[in-house]
Amino acid sequence: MAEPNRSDVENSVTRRKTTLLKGMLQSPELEFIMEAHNGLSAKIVEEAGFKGIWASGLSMSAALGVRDSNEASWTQVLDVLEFMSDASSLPILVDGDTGWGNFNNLRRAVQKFHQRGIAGICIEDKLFPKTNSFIGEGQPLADMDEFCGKIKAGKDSQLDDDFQIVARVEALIAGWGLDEALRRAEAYHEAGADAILIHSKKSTSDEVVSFLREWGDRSPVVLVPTKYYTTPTSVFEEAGASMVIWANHNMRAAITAMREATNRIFRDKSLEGVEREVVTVSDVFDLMGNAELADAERRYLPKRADGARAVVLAASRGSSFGDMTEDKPKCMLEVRGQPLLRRLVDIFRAGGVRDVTVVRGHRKEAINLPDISTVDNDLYERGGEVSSLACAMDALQGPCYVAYGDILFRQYFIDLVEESDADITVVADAQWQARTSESGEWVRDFVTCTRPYSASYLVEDPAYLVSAGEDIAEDQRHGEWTGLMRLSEKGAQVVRDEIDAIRNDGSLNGMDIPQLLTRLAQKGQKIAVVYVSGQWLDVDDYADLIKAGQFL
Ligand code: SPV
Ligand code: MG
Repeated sequence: MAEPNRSDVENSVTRRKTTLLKGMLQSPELEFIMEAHNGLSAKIVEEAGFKGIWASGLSMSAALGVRDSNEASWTQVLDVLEFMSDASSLPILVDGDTGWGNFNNLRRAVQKFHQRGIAGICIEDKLFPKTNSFIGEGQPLADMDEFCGKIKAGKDSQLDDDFQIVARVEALIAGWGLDEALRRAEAYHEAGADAILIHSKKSTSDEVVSFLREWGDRSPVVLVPTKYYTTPTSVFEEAGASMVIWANHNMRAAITAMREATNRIFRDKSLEGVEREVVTVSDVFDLMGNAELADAERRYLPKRADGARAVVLAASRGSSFGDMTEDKPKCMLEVRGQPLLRRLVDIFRAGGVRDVTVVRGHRKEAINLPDISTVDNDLYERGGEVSSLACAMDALQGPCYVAYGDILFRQYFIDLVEESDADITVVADAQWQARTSESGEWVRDFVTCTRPYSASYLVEDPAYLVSAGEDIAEDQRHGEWTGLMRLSEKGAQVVRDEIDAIRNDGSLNGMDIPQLLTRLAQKGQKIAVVYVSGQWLDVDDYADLIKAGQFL
């Protein structure tokens, strides 16, 4: 069977909504629908438990800042309706005013509304441009026959059998009395209207109850008790009404609430007085379904290091720099006017890592970047790298990056590492032979892995670390560790446990990170190797500092 296409799916969603609205109108129970005027209020109506929505002309107009006099065009209303329909799974009965013209305009509106997921339309027998029923007296009514033709045209043009057309009788509003209301209702019913809305602006329900008594069960009848709001709802039920529309109270409640908050803030020149009176922004996120978006982002976006931490080891002086590192550690030497560490932290930040902890040692007070946390390894001179890492145990919570403080790398390294599912992942340069040193006074950490780098996309096995260190024989070197690794939550736990074990067996001092990695690999811990090809550097001497400037 062929896959359903998008418009089939949309049609079936709309069809379900039309069937729901029809079911409500035809059910023997008295049903209630609540006004909404945009996506937000539509969500609130659904959240409250209502089964349907009244898309009020008055409220949609007011929300747009215009009068209920067809000042918003029907296509502008259509756009609002689309948001409402997308925001809620409830069937929407639209206040179609007078149908925005003659039968022809209504035909088009019925089809466009259906395409946007609307379940039904209510049209009133007045003239375009309409006037709200509660304004003035003796509003002119539409010619009855012309209005019947409009109903017929609407029914003939609907794209789905269950789409509902409700005919709104304004005879009582216009002062014509019950007989005229019944005469018109009968004609509209004959013309094919699915239900009659009998409107009244009296403060009591007498005239609508009289209408209901006379009308009997010829068709479903809809009431709008905006003006006769003191009538108990049981009266409508006993009189046989089919549906009640609570027509404009979300819009009016919003005006009350917005005025209160706005005036208070204006008066107080402060938010404090209103903060507890309004919903929190996280309520707003919940209502708009941000959880679903976060879930979708996890499925569809490339992985980012958002939420990951970084621990940067920056305790060493960098003795090959001589006087230059007398009053500051190597990581604070400037690269194009900014400390090397600043550059490194910025790379992490751009990759989504927010929380950076720097382990300080030599001239620790010189490491004073405003947006980092620091811990100190006061015994850095004899302690070594793992002892520095041990000082940052609290920050060593996965997901977490560990990096030397004297490296720079392209930000995409982080994206590459985020793709790894391993608990410990190291980044190694497969092009290590291409790297040169002016002074030759450098220490390079080579890696031996379960397989060398391969350019073939057919290679599916990840490479894992076998051992790391400066003394790896040349024919065993598959790459050079860049000084960057990533630990998952579990990986961070493994490293913390290993540091504890190392401390306990007395071998903490002098141990470097490659030795720690080798120890873990030898114990069977899988350490994934992500190969890169250049695009990073470490700063060991003055020439490296110049290279770092060029690298940026
Ligand atoms: C609307 O909500 O726009 C209506 C109902 O038409 S009423 O304003 O009560 O006439
Ligand atoms: Mg209206």
